[in-house]
Amino acid sequence: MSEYVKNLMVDVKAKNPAEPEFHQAVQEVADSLVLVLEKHPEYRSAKVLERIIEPERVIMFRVPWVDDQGEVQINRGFRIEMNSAIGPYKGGLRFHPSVNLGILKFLAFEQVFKNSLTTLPMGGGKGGSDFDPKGKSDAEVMRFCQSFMTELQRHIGPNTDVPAGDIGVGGREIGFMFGQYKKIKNEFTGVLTGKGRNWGGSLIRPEATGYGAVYFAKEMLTTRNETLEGKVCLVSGSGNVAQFTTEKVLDLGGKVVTLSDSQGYIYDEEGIDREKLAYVMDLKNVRRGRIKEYAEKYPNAVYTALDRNADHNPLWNHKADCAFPSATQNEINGKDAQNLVNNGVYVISEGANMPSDLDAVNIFIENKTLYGPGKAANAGGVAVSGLEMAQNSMRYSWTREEVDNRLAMIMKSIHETCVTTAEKYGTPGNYVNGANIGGFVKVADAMLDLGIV
Ligand code: NDP
Ligand code: 2IT
Repeated sequence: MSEYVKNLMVDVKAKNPAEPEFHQAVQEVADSLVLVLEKHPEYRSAKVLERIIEPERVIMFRVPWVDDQGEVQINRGFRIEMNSAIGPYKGGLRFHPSVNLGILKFLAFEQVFKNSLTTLPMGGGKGGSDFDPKGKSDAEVMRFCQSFMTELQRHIGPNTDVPAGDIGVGGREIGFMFGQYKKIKNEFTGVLTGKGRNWGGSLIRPEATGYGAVYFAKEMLTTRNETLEGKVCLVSGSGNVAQFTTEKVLDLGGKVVTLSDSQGYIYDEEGIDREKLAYVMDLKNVRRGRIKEYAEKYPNAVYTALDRNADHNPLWNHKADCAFPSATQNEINGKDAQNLVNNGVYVISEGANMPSDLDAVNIFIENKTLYGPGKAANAGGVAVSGLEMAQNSMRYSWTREEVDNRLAMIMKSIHETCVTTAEKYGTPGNYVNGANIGGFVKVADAMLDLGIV
């Protein structure tokens, strides 16, 4: 059967050249699915995995806009509508200069399995642009978002495709895009999630990914009769996911000692308390500054600039118990993973999408760590997006407690699916197999029911 994966990967690479992140994501899932395809020849004969790998639709478009100097700028926009077997396409939009087709295809592919794990009826999609919001004025961001939505609106809808935020897309960007959609369509609908409180957003959606990643870690620790109380945690990133991961770790009695951005990281041995976290939230969300400023404000913290040519990231080389990678893909390589294990880290809950490369994943599994892969551990964000869609459909909103309880229940259920599925397929404790197979089966069965479409 690994012959099957080998041949599949030869085809995937030939058909999707120069998309290394997409190859990586498919490889990891295919390796797990060998276990289920052996038991279920019907999935193989209906070429279910081969069909899941091929996006149902890829939309790529020009996004022209005018900057504050009056100069014309041109970016590229994308939406990958990956799979709609179990619900409308659902997934975030990423605005970052590194965005390209392959990165969005890997993200859309991961989203299919993640959304299935949430138990909610959502298919998988992802989109975005190579637009860099850094250093842009609010007016420039607005003009870009409006131009982006002027094209995207003809492809999406509350029952077709429901985008949300991701890197570089937060409440501000969702607001500008929602405004433009509403104006063009003359319709107030739940076409985007992550909306503001006063215009259809759900309570807890901003917090959901970070909170969810910590709830997932809590569930993993429970299997060893442990809690987060007193645990030292490494967190990367300093955006939406990193901030609310830090908040929930504090709520549960743990201590976060690192945060980062694309230029460097801070190590604060005393821990990032609530006052310091409030400073970070203001720094990143309001002043849109750099994490380096944290070490200027709190001189006991050490700032280290990121060396892109180094063979490891020093953020992952500190004594700790837990790691919450919450920045971006492939931020942990094999060497980093080994450093984490050597430093005593045995809980890894991925807030980011595919932050660990394949070598790192293998090291975590070989060392029997509690390793929660992104498609399970960070599913809280899209899960609360699903709850936002439900509230929009009802024209009603739930309280903070109601949404938070549902989020905690969903994370518990995803954890349970991972554990029982991994056991059922003979690899107990392997959350990668549990998440990949658990997410796959529901989509695969739906695809069998729906025929060859
Ligand atoms: P934000 O834009 O709010 O924050 C991203 C953070 O990661 C910033 O600190 C950013 O630093 C850093 N970062 C981005 N790119 C790189 C890079 N190439 N190298 C190092 N650091 C980088 O995004 P989110 O917090 O929303 O997203 C973080 C991760 O979580 C992503 O992988 C995303 O896909 C994933 N995720 C997000 C969800 C959500 O609901 N928002 C849901 C599930 C997963 P800088 O400021 O320098 O760019
Ligand atoms: O990667 C992700 O799950 C997200 N960026 C959130 C997607 C969503 O639709 O809320």
